[in-house]
Amino acid sequence: MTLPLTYAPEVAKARTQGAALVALESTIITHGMPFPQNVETARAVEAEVRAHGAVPATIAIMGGRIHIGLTDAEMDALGKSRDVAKLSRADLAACLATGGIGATTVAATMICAHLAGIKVFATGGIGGVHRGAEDSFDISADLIELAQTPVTVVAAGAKAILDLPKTLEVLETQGIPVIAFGQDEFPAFWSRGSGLRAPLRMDRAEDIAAAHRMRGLLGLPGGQLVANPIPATDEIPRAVIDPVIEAALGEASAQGIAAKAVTPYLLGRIFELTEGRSLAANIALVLNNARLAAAIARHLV
Ligand code: PSU
Ligand code: MN
Repeated sequence: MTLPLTYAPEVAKARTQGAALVALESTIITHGMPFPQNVETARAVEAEVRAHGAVPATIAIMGGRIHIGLTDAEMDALGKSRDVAKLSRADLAACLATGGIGATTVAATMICAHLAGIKVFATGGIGGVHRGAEDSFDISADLIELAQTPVTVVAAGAKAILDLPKTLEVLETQGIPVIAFGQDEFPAFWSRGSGLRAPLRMDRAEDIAAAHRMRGLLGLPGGQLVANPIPATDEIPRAVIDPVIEAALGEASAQGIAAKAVTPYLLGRIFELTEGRSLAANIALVLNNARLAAAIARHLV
């Protein structure tokens, strides 16, 4: 058996040239945003990576293979399909073995990026410790992945639907550097602030790249979480988004939504309750993360 990796032509070329590469996830396309904004956003994010001097590699599972970079037709098929599996570390091998179609979460994208030798990955927000985790035990596998796979993940913090203090505690326990970019506060996805101080702060992409290298040199497994605040012009203030989050959380628990369905359900309801404003903010922050990830990747070639 050989590793079932398929490189898109643009990515294959970048690899032979030693160009900077940025991995992008696909769950945000299939489970994080509605069609057609999901496909439009995925393409815009790829274009943003290119405009900042790196080559994008959107990762997904199709036909029993890990696709590192998607063609236009593949991106379209993924964005329209309604029965794409949401894949984390636990589901990846089974989906590949049975020839299914799957979107990769942060955890699964990190695994695939590392297999392809890609060191930097841009997304929206990582999964974390859910509110009520003391009863549900719902802690995203993304946190455990960051502890063991050496990829630097650029996100706008963790979504405010989560329990952010508990998420920071688990990140600390797992030995994951949490680096706020350009500010002291840990950002909360739709909002620049969370009221919580980030453990680390860096203001330059080259420092983040150097820290990534240093971890490798020290033989430390795992990656880094770069928490990049949403641009000020695009943020939704916490006073506006917090009540919406509370309402969506209340509905999710009343309907018994659990496990993998929780994050997609909440994002969908928050989109409806904000009449699309949450999606506009989500798109802006992913583009912002793509720019920073490209800059970090250029310092890692
Ligand atoms: N952030 C977003 N949109 C998303 C996700 C994160 O802005 O759709 C996805 C990511 O793929 C992340 C996953 O890895 O949600 C976390 O899911 P869970 O909470 O079930 O681990
Ligand atoms: Mn979960």
